[in-house]
Amino acid sequence: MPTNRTFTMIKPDAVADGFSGPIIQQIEAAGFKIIAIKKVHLSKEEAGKFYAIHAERPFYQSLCDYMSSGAIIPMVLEKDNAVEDFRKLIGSTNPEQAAEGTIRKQFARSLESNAIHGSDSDENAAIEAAFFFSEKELA
Ligand code: IDP
Repeated sequence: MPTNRTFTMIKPDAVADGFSGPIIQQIEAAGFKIIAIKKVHLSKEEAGKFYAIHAERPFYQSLCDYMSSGAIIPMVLEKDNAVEDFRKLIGSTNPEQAAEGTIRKQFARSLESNAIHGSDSDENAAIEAAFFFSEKELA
């Protein structure tokens, strides 16, 4: 995958709260093009695989419960400097510390239920996109 792409998912809290529309609107208004999009409901096991890197963290089981508690909307986005610019758009992991105007500041419920994911590197963006989308869907 080229380095002008990133991976995101609107998380269960924001989908349940009816914020998918406004979040997607802000993503597009910020200049990101949606390359692939779907709505899925992960099992706890699938959520555990996606977040395997956090398996030793104390919040892992709770994170897997949360991420499998409802539908999510994974997307692959394209824009110059996508990974870094998208992390700025969504704000800090903890919405209380996120800058004004960021997606997490506006729409997140809490540190865990923080509305949206954004890949932290080009390498992880490619791995995470492949978790949800086939090569054909990413072409
Ligand atoms: P990021 O999503 O901002 O990259 P990570 O540290 O990779 O943050 O954490 C992954 C996800 O795990 C967060 O988005 C959040 O949903 C959850 N999380 C992170 N730290 C905590 C914590 O201390 N308590 C509960 N949940 C957490």
